[in-house]
Amino acid sequence: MIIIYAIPISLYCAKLRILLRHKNIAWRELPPPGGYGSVQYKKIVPSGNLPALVDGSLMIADSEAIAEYLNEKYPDPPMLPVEIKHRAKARELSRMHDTRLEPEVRKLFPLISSPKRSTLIVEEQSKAIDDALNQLATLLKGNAINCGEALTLGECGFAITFAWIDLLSEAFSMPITLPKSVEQYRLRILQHRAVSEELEEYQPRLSAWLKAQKQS
Ligand SMILES: N[C@@H](CCC(=O)N[C@@H](CS)C(=O)NCC(=O)O)C(=O)O
Repeated sequence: MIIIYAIPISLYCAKLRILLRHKNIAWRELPPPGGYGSVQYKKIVPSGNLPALVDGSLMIADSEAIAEYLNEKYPDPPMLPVEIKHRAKARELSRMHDTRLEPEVRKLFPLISSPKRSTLIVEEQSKAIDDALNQLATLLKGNAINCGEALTLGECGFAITFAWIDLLSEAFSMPITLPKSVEQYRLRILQHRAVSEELEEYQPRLSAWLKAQKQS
């Protein structure tokens, strides 16, 4: 059975769990021995980050590399479009999530309990997230992906990052409104069973995490 090293709250681990659920792949989830980044864990996963997958003698780190591997090994249901140029555009969206939107959202995490946080920093970060969301809206407009209602690789990440945006908007009293096309995109993603099942388990963890951060 496939093993994944993961922790319950990690955004990228939740992204991976959506894919596993969507493809009906059985998995066993283990916490990273010694914690992520630890010497002990780095003996298994040299980069020390999460998630990582172990399939027999194969170890892969990075959610995107894992997703591509699983999509090839378990092709049904396909999570990339058939046509080569549509596949490239689906991958572009996925990379946009991992390298543009999510990193801006992540910058807010440490500010929740930081005594050094100022309204200015939060406002600047909120603007950076808005900019990334507007870039996504533009990408979606020009995106000729034709995979109908199918869930694609990158959408597993967006599903979780949108949940974080809701949480952080509330935590910082900083309304972030998704552009209309992004909101429609989100609603389409939410229709997938794998997404709703993961969010059902994940959202209570997010709320508990936020509560603990505020108290720390
Ligand atoms: N691009 C990586 C990002 C993964 C990532 O940021 N993981 C976090 C947990 S959500 C982590 O392991 N952070 C600690 C580190 O990178 O050392 C992926 O897609 O897997």
